[in-house]
Amino acid sequence: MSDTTNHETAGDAPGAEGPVTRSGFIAIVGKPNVGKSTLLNTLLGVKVAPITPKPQTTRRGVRGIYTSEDRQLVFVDTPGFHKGGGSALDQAMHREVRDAIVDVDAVLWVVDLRRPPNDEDKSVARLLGSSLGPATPLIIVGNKVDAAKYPEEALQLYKDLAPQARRALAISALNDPKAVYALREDLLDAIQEGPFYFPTDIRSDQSREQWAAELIREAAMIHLREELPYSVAVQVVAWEDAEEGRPSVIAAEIWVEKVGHRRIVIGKGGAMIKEIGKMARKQLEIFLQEKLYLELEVVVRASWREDREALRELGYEP
Ligand SMILES: Nc1nc2c(ncn2[C@@H]2O[C@H](COP(=O)(O)OP(=O)(O)OP(=O)(O)O)[C@@H](O)[C@H]2O)c(=O)[nH]1
Ligand SMILES: [Mg+2]
Repeated sequence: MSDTTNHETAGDAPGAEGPVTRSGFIAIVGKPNVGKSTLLNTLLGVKVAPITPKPQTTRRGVRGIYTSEDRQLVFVDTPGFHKGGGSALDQAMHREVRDAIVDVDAVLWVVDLRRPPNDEDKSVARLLGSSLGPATPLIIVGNKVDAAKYPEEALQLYKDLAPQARRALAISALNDPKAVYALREDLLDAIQEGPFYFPTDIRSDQSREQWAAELIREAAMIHLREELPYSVAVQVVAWEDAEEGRPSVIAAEIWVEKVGHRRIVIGKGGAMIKEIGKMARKQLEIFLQEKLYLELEVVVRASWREDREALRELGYEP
C-alpha cells in the first residue's frame, strides 16, 4: 500500500491520541462508458456521479466517500480515458486520470466484459503499466457481466494486458449490488491505519451546486444528439432554500458554444428545454426529498471547451 500522507486532511481528523482509524484512496479508471460512475454510485449507495449511455459523461474527478465505523474509503471517479480531439477540456480530463492514480492505495480498472479489449483499453493498460508504482494493488473489475456472452474469455484478455493485477473479478455494477458490496468489504479489510480525510457524514467532495449541475448536464446529455452532448456545460448560479409557501429554487445556466446550438437546446416552442428541465427536476427531487422549482437558461459561451477560465469556473481545472 502506498503512503497517503500528502493528501490534505479535511474535517475532524482524529489526533494522535484519538481512536485508531483506517483509510484509503481508491481510484476508478477505465475507458469511456464502461460503468465507472455506475460502480462509484453503487459502492456508495447514493448517486454522486452522473451516468448516461453516452461516452465521456464524467469530466471531473469526483470523490465519493464511504465511512463505516473506524474505516474510510475515498473513491476517485475519473473521466473515461479517451483519445479525444486534444481540446483544453480533453487535456484536463486526461490530467484528471493521471493525477488520480498517483498516491492511491489501490486502483480499480473497470472494463466492459461484453467486448474484448480495444485500443482505448490498451492505452489505459499502458498508462497503468507506466504510472502505477509496483506497491499499488491493481484490481481489474470486469463490468456488465449481466450482458456479456463470453465473460470469462473477455476477462482473461484484459488480464493478459495487465499481468501485474492482483485480482480480476466479474460484476454488474448496475444489476448486482451484492457483488459490489463484497468488493467494498475486501477494500475495507485491506486498507491500513490512517486518518479520516472527510467528516463521517460526507458522501462526496462536490458542493451541492456542483452535484445539481451534474444531474442537469446528465439530463441534457441524455436528450441531445450527435456532438451537442459534448458541447454543453452546466453551472448552478443560485440556490434559494424553501420558505413558507415557496419551494426551493435552483437557477442554472446551460452553456453552449454556438447560437445554433442554443436554438436546438431550447427546441421548438421551448419543448426541448422543458423536457431536460422535467427530467433533471425529478432526479433532484428524488435525492433531495423535496419539491423544487428549477430555472434553466441557455447561454452562448463561445468555445468554452478551449477557455481555461471557463474550465476553472466549471471546476474541470484546478
Ligand atoms: N448492462 C449493464 N450496463 C451497465 C452496467 N454498468 C453501467 N452500465 C451502463 O453503461 C453506461 C455507461 O455508464 P457510466 O457509469 O456513465 O460509465 P462511465 O465509465 O462512468 O462513463 P464515462 O464517464 O463516460 O467515462 C450507462 O448506460 C450505464 O447504465 C452493468 O453492470 N450492466
Ligand atoms: Mg463516468
